[in-house]
Amino acid sequence: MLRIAIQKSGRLHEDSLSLLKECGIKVRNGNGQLKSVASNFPLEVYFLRDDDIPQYVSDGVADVGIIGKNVFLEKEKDIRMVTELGFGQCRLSIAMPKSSPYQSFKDLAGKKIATSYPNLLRKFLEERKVPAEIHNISGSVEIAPGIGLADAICDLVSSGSTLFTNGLREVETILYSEAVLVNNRMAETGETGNLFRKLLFRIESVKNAANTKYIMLNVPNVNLDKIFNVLPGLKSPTVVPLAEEGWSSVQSVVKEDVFWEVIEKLKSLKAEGILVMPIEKMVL
Ligand code: PRT
Ligand code: ZN
Repeated sequence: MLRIAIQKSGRLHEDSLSLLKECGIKVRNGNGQLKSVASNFPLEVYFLRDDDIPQYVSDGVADVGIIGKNVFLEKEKDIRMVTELGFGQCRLSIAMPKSSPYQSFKDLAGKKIATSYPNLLRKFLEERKVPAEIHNISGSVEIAPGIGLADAICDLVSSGSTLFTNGLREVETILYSEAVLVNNRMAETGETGNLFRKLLFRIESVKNAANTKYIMLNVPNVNLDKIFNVLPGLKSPTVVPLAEEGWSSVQSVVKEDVFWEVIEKLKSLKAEGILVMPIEKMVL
C-alpha cells in the first residue's frame, strides 16, 4: 500500500484530490476524515496540515506528499522533490509600505522583516550580505507593518490583492512556487517503489495532457507542407485523404499558449472545418 499525504483543507486540497481523480484513483473524502483508502488503487491518503507533511514524509509515516515548493524548501527535511504539479502557483516576496522609498535590496539593511518563512528569507539576505532582522510570526503577516511590528514583510503572494489592501508593495521576489510531489528515499524501493512509479507515470501523463489540445482540420493538399510547419504535433501530424480530390484531413496536438496564433496561421493557409478537442491523458 502506498501512503500519500495531502493538505486537509486549504488552497492545495481540492487540486490534490482532483489530480488523484485524473489519475483514475477514487478517493472518498468525508467530513473531517484523517485518512481514506482508495477503492481502485492500493493507495492510502492522509489529510494533514501542509506544514506537517514534510515531517511525516521524512519520518516514513507517509511515502509521498503534495505540498507547495515554498514549504518543501522552508522545512529543509530529508525528503526529495520529485516533480512540479502545475497548480498552487504563487511567489514568496518581500513587501514594504507603499510610501517607503526602495531602490534595491540594500535598502533592507537594518530593517525588521516579519515572515513565516525565516529560512528562505535568511538565505536570501545572507546571499546578498544584507544585515536585516527577521521577525518570525505565523499568520496575518501582512498586518505587521501597519501595527508597527515590522518595517517589511516576506510572504506568499498570488493576485497581490492582500498586499494592496494593506497598503504594501512588492519589492523583491525570493521564490516562484507551485505544488510539488515529494517522497522519501524508501518510497522508491521494493513494492512501495513499484506503486510509486505507477502513480508517477499516471501523474506525468495527466501533466503532459494539461495545456494541450487535439486539433483536426481539412486543408488543401497544396498547402500541406506549410501546415506541417505550423503544426509540429507529437512526432508528425496524421494526414488522411478526404473524399474530395486535392484535400486532406490533418490531426495534431497544439499547446494552449500558442493556440490562437496557430489557428490564425492555419486559416490563412485555407484550413477549413477546424475542430478542437480536450486531451485527457498523454502517454509519451
Ligand atoms: O491549514 P494548513 O496549514 O494546511 O494551510 P495554510 O493556511 O498554511 O496554507 P494555505 O492553504 O493558505 O496554502 C497552502 C499552499 O498554497 C501554500 O503553501 C502555497 O504553496 C500555496 N499558495 C498559493 C498560497 C497562495 N497561493 C496564497 N495566496 N498560500 C497562501 N497564500 C496566501 C498568502 O499567504 C497571503 O495571505 O494568500 C494571501 C495572498 O493572496 P493574494 O491573492 O491576495 O495575493
Ligand atoms: Zn500551513
